[in-house]
Amino acid sequence: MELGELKRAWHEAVLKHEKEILGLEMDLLSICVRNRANYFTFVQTLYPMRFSIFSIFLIVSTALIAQRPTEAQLRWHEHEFYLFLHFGPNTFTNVEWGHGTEAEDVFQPSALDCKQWCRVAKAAGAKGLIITAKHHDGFCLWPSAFSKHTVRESPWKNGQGDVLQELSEACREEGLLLGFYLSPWDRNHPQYGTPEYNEIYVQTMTELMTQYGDLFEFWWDGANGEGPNGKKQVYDFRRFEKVAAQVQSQAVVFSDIGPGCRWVGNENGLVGETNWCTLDTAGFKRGLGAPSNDTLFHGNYNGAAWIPAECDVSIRPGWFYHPEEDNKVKTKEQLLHIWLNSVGHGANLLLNVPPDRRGLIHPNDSAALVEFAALRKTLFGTNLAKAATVKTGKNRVETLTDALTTTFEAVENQWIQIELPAEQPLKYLQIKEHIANGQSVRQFEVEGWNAATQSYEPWGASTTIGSRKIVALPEGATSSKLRVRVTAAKRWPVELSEISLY
Ligand code: FUL
Repeated sequence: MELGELKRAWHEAVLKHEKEILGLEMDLLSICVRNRANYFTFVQTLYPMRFSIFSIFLIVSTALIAQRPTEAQLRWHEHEFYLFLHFGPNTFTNVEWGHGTEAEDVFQPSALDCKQWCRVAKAAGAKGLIITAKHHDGFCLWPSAFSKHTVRESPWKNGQGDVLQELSEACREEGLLLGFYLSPWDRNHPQYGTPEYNEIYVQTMTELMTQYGDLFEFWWDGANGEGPNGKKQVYDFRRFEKVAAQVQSQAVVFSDIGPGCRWVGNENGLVGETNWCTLDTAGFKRGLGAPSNDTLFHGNYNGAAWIPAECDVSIRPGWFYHPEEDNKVKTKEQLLHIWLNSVGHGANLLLNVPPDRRGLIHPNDSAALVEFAALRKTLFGTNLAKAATVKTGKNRVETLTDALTTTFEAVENQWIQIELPAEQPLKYLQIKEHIANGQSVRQFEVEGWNAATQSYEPWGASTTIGSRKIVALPEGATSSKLRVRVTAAKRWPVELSEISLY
């Protein structure tokens, strides 16, 4: 085991152990209270726990305060799907990780058109775009004052171009959101590996975050391949976080451990069926010191901070454009599988579509995206629950079908019936929790009415819900009514905001 892994395992074991002890002590306390223990027994039980009582107080109060999304995160959850653009010298040199020594001359797109990227994003039903403003090779897609390795030094538009300017204008015109990826690891910058680089990174970040309008997300990649050339950077992430929050407080900051949203532990675009939006970050770092991939995949049930998952994946095998991958673009079926296992599990999906050497999205990629959008429209275009009568017991409930995530129904372990005007084929059920107040559901089940046997039959079950859960109903399912019941929760009652049927 490596040192990083060992530290991680140790930290997780300590956390687990502490939680077990606290759980047992809580049980002891509640028994004392329930049995109305006399003063002496009570004090006797409490005394050895005096430190844990303080920790319980701390844990409970942090849990109450921190396990909810901020306003910015709440808006971010609604964005659900957006495109990633990997573009830069690698596009022209045909590699995934540039060395930082590439001549600026290589950057020479012949027909760059950010409006085309935006048109494709719109057609795909994506809400925005995040671009690699600077990848690991250090090349800046804008004429940064803090680097000499930028579009300004390239032949593109005689050094007068600014990709970010063009993209931000195109996004504004199309009503799309904009985000930037700014790699902390930099293989070009002469100051990299010295404390001055932190200052340069802060200046670069500030420049980026103040010149191109509002950003919805800011991306810190955890990848770091610092080589044997002796350059090892000690990043001042605390300062970076502060600056990001100062200059664009509404931008959700992505990294392995947030603070806005988290990496999901893989680059396949998938998150766990059990997906908690909460994560413990104490003692962890970005990159090698990050929580285990499994933890990132599921989140932490009792995690102290709201750091929801974002699934990143490329439509092609590579992140950058490579002509030999033109026939390896994911099909609409593959994209749907990703969608169901990312957005369908309450995460956001960041789908990479790399512009080619002309600076355009290749027709194979845009065709796949258009087909994917059409498939989603066929499957999820009509919400059949809109015409349904929804009831908890005898009470009619309107809030679960009003298409508003702000209204909700507080339910206990009870059936919610959905009665359709007629028997019809059903494929998917979608359910949302009212996450403004946190995430609570641990388990739920779905049953469908069988008219022949005049009884309900199990149709499916799942674990967490969070911002959304899509459940595939049994093949060929047809019915006029079904019911849903939350069977385990972190807190009762749970707050559900929407139920949809497709
Ligand atoms: C990784 C990077 O090393 C890849 O080049 C790509 O940017 C991907 C999204 O993140 O960590």
